[in-house]
Amino acid sequence: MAASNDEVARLLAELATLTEIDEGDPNAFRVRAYQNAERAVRSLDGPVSELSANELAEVRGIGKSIAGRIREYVDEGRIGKLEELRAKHPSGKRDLLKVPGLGPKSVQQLHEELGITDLEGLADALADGRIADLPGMGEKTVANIEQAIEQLGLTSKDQRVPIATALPVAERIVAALRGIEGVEDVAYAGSLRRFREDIGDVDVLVACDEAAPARDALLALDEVERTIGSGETKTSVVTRDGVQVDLRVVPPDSFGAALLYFTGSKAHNIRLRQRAIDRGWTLNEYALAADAEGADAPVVASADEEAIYAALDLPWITPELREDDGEIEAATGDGLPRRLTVEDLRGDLHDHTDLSGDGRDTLEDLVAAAADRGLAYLAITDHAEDLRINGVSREGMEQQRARVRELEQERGDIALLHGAELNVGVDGTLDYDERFLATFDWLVASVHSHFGRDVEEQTARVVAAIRHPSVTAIGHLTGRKLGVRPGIELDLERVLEAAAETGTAIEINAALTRLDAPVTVIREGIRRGCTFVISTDAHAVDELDRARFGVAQARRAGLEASGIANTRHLDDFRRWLSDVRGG
Ligand code: DGT
Ligand code: CA
Ligand code: CA
Ligand code: ZN
Repeated sequence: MAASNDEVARLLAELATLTEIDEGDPNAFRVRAYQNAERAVRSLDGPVSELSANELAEVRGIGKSIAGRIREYVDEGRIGKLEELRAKHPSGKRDLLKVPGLGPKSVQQLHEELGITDLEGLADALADGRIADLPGMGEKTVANIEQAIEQLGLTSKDQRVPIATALPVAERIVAALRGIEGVEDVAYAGSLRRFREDIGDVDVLVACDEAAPARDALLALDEVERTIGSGETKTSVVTRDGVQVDLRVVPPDSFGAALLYFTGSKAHNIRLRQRAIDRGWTLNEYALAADAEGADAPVVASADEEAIYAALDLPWITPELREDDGEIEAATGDGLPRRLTVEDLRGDLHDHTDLSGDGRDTLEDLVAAAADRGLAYLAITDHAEDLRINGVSREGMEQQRARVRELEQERGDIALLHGAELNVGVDGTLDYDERFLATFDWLVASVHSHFGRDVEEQTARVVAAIRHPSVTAIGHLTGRKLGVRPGIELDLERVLEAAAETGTAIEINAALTRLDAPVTVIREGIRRGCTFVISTDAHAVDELDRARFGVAQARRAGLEASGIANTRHLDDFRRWLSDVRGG
């Protein structure tokens, strides 16, 4: 199979990281070159595998030597330089780079002077004081590292990975196994299917009469770094991204029972098993069966989840709710939330073009992609002027607005709202002046700075933004980056109260690195009658596809379509919007 653009881009990103460690400098020329080439490959229109070395070198962002490495991969399935760097810098060392405060220089120093190559080694060296003795390691740095290790759960024994790391790995593996002969079905299960924010390991299930083909295919994947164990039906590996994957091959007849069992949660399973016992049956990873002695008990249901739930007098319960957190009671009483799907979304209300310094695609391409995806409306919300590197001046916004109006007329197939993503200042003030703000169709206000203030200051600034008459939604409410930094501290009662009162929508930002507002906040918002929007915050055309993650986040919170403004038909949406802006 020809190498895909995504595959090549990921290898270039890995080369960038490894070169960063190798040269001890994130700004080294070669590091930049690999990063530029990764971006170039990601925005190529055609398959990278069809370009010659010369054609590759002509692509903006790809130099001659990297063009050679890309061809090497396309032709030979490997890159010599990459293998060399992988051998020199094992993946544990790359984990060290994730610790805030540790740059490539210190990672190199830790290796050379103390022989530390992974987080476990770092934790040991912290414990026995060897780190503190290193030249250049101040007390403060040591304290920061200690805190980071504790906060992020980075010691190898209980290492969990953010969903943004685990989910792409799982999807690639599922796709790779799906094509194998004899494989009838493939799915990931476990905490990832329940859409938890951090993942211990990824559980992949394959329905096949034979175990060997799927196992061999998994072990042959380039991103699989090492094998932890391999038995008759279960194989465990670790990928280069540090994700543990458990692969289980089950008989096709048992696929539903296995999917149910390995999706969990354990607490949810226990409740289901009790319902089976109450009916004189047993439930395990093979089947829901009548409890006759011996192996050939009559099977009640086993091949699909829905039939098992049905036999237990329950509707199928969406995996995001399977935490024994009231969902079984709700299901028996007809009280489950109506399940939201990505098809319920009719518009996207937070999107960037290349007018924002960090946006990648043109207005025209973004709008075309949104229309292709069947959206009825789209808000263009480039960064407003107060954002230092990326902000757009008033003149820039005015020019864009003229073009947005024109484009809407030209196309006629999608309604365009001209908006902006405002920056909530530390004192709650916003960009531009009041009169200009009132001319936008849609305004997302987000916190992009001063994350360390206390709860009183943060609450006051966010409430001020919510109450501003021109603001229609609050973007990524807490500003958290999963696995990287916690969000700002807020008095949620006051924040959600203000949102409910003014009608200003609370965004559910669909970026896997954010998933913000958090589930607990959404639940509390539902209780208080807040309105939500699910937004992709796309900075490139393909990021429009992450709407599904926002939907999963909403499902986890039990949010229904009726509570989400962008599930409405355009006319309804406009009526709602004019209420919010008028009130
Ligand atoms: P994780 O990997 O820590 O993020 O969380 P899970 O939920 O993916 O847990 P994992 O990988 O240990 O096991 C996958 C699922 O298998 C789990 O959600 C429920 C099921 N499971 C595992 N062990 C047991 C058990 O002892 N009893 C029951 N009823 N289910 C279990
Ligand atoms: Ca798991
Ligand atoms: Ca597991
Ligand atoms: Zn944004």
